[in-house]
Amino acid sequence: DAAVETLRAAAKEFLELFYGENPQAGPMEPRFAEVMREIDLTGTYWHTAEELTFGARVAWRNNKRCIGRLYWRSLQVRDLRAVADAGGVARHCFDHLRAAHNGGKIRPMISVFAPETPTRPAPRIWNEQLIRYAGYEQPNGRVLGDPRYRAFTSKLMQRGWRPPDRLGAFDVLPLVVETVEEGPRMFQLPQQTVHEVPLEHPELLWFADLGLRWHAVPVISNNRLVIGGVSYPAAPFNGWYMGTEIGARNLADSDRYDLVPEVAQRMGLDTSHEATLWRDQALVEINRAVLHSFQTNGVTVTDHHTETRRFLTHLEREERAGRTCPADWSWIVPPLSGAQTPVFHRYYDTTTQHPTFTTDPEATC
Ligand code: HEM
Ligand code: NRG
Repeated sequence: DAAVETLRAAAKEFLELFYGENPQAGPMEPRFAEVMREIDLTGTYWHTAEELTFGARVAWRNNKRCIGRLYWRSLQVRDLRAVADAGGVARHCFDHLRAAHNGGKIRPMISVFAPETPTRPAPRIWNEQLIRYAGYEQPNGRVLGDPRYRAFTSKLMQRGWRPPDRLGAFDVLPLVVETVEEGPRMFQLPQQTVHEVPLEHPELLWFADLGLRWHAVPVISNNRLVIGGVSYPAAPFNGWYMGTEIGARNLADSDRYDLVPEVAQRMGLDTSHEATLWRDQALVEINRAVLHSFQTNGVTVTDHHTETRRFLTHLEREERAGRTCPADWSWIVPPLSGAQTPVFHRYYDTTTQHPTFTTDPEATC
């Protein structure tokens, strides 16, 4: 049927890529014949460990939104394809958090859980990232915590999640893992797996009194990894933060923590006219606080000037290797001082290449 035909074509394309880039693996023919036979018999096929590792690294290399791709070869791949039960997925996610944090020296890593097969749907992780902060709707209509997760938080509470007695702005949500056998199950993250950085500013001493913090490791858990037509819906991965993700978006967007007005006011800026650029001044100080705090806590982080330069190095290397590196300008240009970074001043190839990460709409709420 058509689905199997598509799978065969995708498998062939992937094997050509794998054998093309890995000459030490020998000729493709025997493996190709084996995969075609396996697809005939089972409707799917099982990647070798080498194919899985290569496929995950190239999915990263192909991601148009990611600026951190210079390090694509260093991705550590945890082969957890034998894990398909909710408890097992949760436990290995917690191990992932520990191993990736690595005492602050963050390691780029991906955990690949059981694939989708014709006979068995794969486990799914509902959370967008392994660590996310609850957003509680308050009687005055405002949100305590991260407004982005207001709907998700109330859905989890309806399912029986009990938040702490004293609600806070940085309460870690439980992990939700869904399997066909067990339905959705919730797991509280063990305290030792959640490393956070309290935020302070190198000069503005009152900044620490705002009581802000952020988690050290972003582990994205709602992207589906697709390699050679085989789909891995649960494949959480992480690198480290670029400071602007936290300082210019999570803490600053008006529909997130919305801290710009408060910081500007504490700085004593003239907020009566937009033209004083009080927003811009406050934004810079929030971003300085993020980078300073991660650095003094010994947690890997990069600034947008350094990371964008590295990205251009990556583009050059890819071109020298005879490949085109796809990129999406609107995601690559940082949300602070865009034109001060070299990635602003050019265009990019936007063709989708495989293997790839895709965002799963049904996996989120
Ligand atoms: C997106 C940086 C590692 C895959 C992004 C974004 C940044 C970034 C700044 C844009 C995020 C946003 O605007 O919300 C980095 C840095 C890394 C790193 C500094 C350090 C090593 C990784 C790794 C993977 C990866 C290891 C996968 C194996 C992605 C994907 C997106 C993304 C799939 C798009 C996410 C989405 O659609 O929401 N990255 N990244 N990145 N990155 Fe990376
Ligand atoms: N902006 C999101 C994280 C998106 C991906 N960023 C990374 N990925 N750095 C946030 O939590 O702010 N990564 O794999 O390191």
